[in-house]
Amino acid sequence: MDQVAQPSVKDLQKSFIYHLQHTLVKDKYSATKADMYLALAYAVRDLLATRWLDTQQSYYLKDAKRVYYISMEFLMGRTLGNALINLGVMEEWDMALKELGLSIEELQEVEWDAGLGNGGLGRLAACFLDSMASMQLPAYGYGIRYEYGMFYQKIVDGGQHEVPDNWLRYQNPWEFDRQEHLHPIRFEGRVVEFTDRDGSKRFSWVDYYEVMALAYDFPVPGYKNNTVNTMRLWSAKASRDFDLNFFNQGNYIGSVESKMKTENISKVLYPADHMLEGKELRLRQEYFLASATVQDILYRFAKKHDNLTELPDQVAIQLNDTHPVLAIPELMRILIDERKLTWEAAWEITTKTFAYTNHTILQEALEKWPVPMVSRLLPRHLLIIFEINRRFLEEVASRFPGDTARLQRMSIIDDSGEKQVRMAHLAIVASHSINGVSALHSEILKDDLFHDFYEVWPERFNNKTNGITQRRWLKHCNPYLADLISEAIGDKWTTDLDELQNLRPLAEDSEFRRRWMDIKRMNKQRLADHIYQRNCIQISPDSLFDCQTKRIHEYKRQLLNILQVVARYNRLKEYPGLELPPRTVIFGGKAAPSYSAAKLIIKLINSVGSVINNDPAVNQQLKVAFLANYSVSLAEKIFPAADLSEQISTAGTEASGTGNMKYALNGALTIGTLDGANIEIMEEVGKDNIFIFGLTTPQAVGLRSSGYRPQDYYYQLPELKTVLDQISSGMFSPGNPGLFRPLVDNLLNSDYYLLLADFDAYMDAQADVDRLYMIPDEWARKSILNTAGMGKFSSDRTIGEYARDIWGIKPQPVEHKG
Ligand code: DL6
Repeated sequence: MDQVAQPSVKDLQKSFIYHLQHTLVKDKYSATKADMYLALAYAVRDLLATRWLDTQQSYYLKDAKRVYYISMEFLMGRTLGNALINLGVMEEWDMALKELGLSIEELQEVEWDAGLGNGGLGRLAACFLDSMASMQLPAYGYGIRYEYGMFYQKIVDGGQHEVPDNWLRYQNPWEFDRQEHLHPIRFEGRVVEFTDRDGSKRFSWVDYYEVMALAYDFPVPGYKNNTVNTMRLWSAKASRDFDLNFFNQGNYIGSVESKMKTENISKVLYPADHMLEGKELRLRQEYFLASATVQDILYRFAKKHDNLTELPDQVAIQLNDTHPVLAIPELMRILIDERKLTWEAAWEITTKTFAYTNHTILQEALEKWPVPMVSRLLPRHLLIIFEINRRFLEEVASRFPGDTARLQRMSIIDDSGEKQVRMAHLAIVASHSINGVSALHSEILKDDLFHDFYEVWPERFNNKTNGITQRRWLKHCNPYLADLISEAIGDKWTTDLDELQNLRPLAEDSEFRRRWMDIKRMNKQRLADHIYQRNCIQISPDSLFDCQTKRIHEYKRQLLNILQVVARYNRLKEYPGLELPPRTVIFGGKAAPSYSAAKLIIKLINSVGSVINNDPAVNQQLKVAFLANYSVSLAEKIFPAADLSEQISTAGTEASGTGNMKYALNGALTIGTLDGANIEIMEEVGKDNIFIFGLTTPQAVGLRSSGYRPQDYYYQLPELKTVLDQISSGMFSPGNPGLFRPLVDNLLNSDYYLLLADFDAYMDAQADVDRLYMIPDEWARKSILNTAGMGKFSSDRTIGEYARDIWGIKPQPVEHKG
């Protein structure tokens, strides 16, 4: 649908000056750069406001079925640039500000990232919101408004230091608190059983205390289509009753402390992905999100409907991993205890409404909560979970008589040790759809992790390969490349990424290749300047930019990369005339604060870097840079500048990956294993245009089960042995020679992620990379073919599949009257 006429440059300037003077009460003498950013943000917000109202009104009037995407994380990054792109007013604003002597790029740099997520899972949720709005789907994101988002990472003496991310310290022009949308959230207390007037057995939750969930709404604009959806984040507030009770007891300071403790629920994001801290506060956060959201959904539903059996026709709820899974027993509780439905009716509504996405198969990341903790915090929910489990196990027992081992494996309650609730089992039992996030991952769910469940309900399992939004990850972050592409094939790719395949013939056009690589070089120069400013490392934009940016985790194998770097260093030292293209190896990523091995890997990367970067014999040919505080806005600078994308996780461990897609979309070639979505990337870009190496998933599983002996590789591969000996003997930590020994000991004695087994193949693949980079024309061809092959990986495609196969929702175009 066409947009209404856009405001003129003069209108934009007027609006900017209006906000500077009237909203911020500043003039050109007193305004800081932060004020200028805010004035711009408020003016852009004005353009969103009526579209936002129109969108919500139209969903209401059409009584459209909505989808609710519930996620503990939304890694949104900056809002301003995205809003400008999606509103289609970037150029007009650029011009308007230029005339006022301001730079739109500089003002965008003022905005602090909304970093309410750890990595892949949270950023996927953000891309999905963009796609849902861009596809005009009636969708809401629900999450928590953490006061402190993902910590700010500083590198001190080569090691990671965490600094709190106080992202709300300045005004946030993108959020609106909705004092009228307050829901009480109960905790603790006990359950009493009673007989209802109709003779049925009922339960009542009593003696609980309440925390209030206050809604903050954030606009989510679609791409040039007048749709503005809502992301609603909850903030915890002490309830008035709570305040009064405590204050009346005469202990003023004590009551303020209690109030603060209550409000702690939404204070901070847990900074560990793929690992459970098992902390009670985290469980409180999960229930807080689940309960507030379910209450809100029912409130909206009740505006037009009073028959709760219609809920699944109006509402689809997608659980972003198991973190929000308490929404299931919460909906059951409300339907049974408050709305007096029978168990059977409530269960039918619930299972038709919920769908669950799994994002990891790592055992240590699968959520389990101790039964005593759940019982104390949520006594009524535990009873409901027990009853779900009782009925479920009865069904399994009747399908598989006498198979008690199966019952134990499948039970929602793990009673092999301390009793625990298996959240994934709860999600599977109560959802009509269970999906993985790449073809390989979804197969592993069916064949391995959830095989027992697959045998019972094969029809519930499906795959939805992840995707990324091309609006942020190409148009916004790489504007020159985006313009070149649009000039060559038109700009339909912004909403239909398959259009990129029309670039394929241009890979054979030498002039196009030249322009393509000129833009890459410019982006590399920009990143080189950034690195020089931040790290004081001078790097050449003519070197090969070899990038591995993602969370630091053993399974992602940053350590394998650094082993390769040390081996390369040794070769360059030993053979000074060696013809290798100069390389800059760039790392970025955060380690969970409690994950000591990952932190030691960061320290090793920096220590190796400082030896290599300061060695005049090699530092024209090899450099290492660790970029601190990897975040969405930093990623936006790295992807456009990358030549090589490192996707080297052990096969069978990375559920999908999405960084792999962002790099390839921006023309980087991938060096990677047959893991996650790398496999599908290879299928799309062609085997000749990607560097695949290493064990496959069945080989990795087979090697482990046949008794993997990493030391065999150590003794058989002299180059590998030298590298490991150098690291463990202190060559990179002369002041503390034993510092990195634990990393090497672990590789030699366990090496669960099979680094040593893949080392040789990785070295060979890196040699192929070197050879290709020395033929610039061939490299450029393959770079174009990579971008051209990325059509499948738009999150629009992914969301289209969710909408059609799981949610049953349709686009609802919005008319904007201006
Ligand atoms: O699905 C999004 C993203 C995948 O691309 C990554 O492969 C996967 O590691 C990540 N998973 C998590 C784990 N969180 N939990 N649970 O972030 O999801």
